[in-house]
Amino acid sequence: MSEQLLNEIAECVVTGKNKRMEELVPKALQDGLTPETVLMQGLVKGMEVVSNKFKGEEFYIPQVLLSERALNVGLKFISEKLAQRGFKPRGTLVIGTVKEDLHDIGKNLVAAMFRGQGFNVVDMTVDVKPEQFLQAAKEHKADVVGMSALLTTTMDNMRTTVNVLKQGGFLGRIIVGGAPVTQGFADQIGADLFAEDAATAVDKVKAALGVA
Ligand code: B1M
Repeated sequence: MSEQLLNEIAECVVTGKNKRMEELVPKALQDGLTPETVLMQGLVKGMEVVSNKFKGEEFYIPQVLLSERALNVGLKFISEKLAQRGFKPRGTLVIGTVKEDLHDIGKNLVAAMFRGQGFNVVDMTVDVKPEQFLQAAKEHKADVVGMSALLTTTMDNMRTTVNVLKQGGFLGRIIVGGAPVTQGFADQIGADLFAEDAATAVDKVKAALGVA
């Protein structure tokens, strides 16, 4: 019975069904399932399917955004409970679009994929200054800082941010991405990781942190 409920929660993420999610997650908690089970065997399982479909080009951006909305509906019911129970996320990611850059669609996708795979995500939104990345990384004890840039004119703010993070003593991983960003550029500025898309970003960070 509970397996069926969890499968249905996962399916709601995949198909982006917000209303049904609002019924199912409270029901699962009422039935005695723990928030951890709902997260890992329901929401995360669904988001893994979304991630694979996105990688396989079976899903495109609009579908992922619908899944993100359904995921957030589910998370709304369990986030506080997870924190109270001391649930340990797979890692903490501080993410933002770099200084002077206002594009956030790709960054939001990346944030959603991480959230959907059991990471604690601190979204700094857009136009994030290097010092703000550093401050947030320290405050939230981030394992990873992620930066997005869509303009050739703002890419260099990634370099500045990498320098500020390293000089400020940040010891975690740094991942960069965005349409004009390449592996070569990531290497040049000293970022640890580069990903072409949101799903690959999660895979690379999971591998780098050694989390399943
Ligand atoms: Co702007 N814009 N824009 N824009 N915009 C581009 C980027 C541009 C290529 C359009 C063009 O001229 N053909 C061009 C940049 C040219 C260049 O620098 N070479 C451009 C320009 C010039 C501008 C303005 C300067 C225009 C102006 O005002 N004269 C201005 C700049 C504003 C600013 O930022 N300061 C501007 C403004 C805007 C809007 C506000 C109108 C809007 C943004 C709305 C928003 O984001 N909320 C907008 C949009 C929508 C675009 C295009 C059309 C689409 C970008 C997008 O969202 N793509 C874009 C043209 C294009 O790309 N075809 C364009 C979808 C998104 C999912 O892709 O962000 O690449 P993307 O994310 C991908 C991957 O890159 C990766 O994962 C995602 C997929 O899974 N990824 C990461 C992204 N971040 C990652 C981080 C990671 C890992 C992977 O790790 C942390």
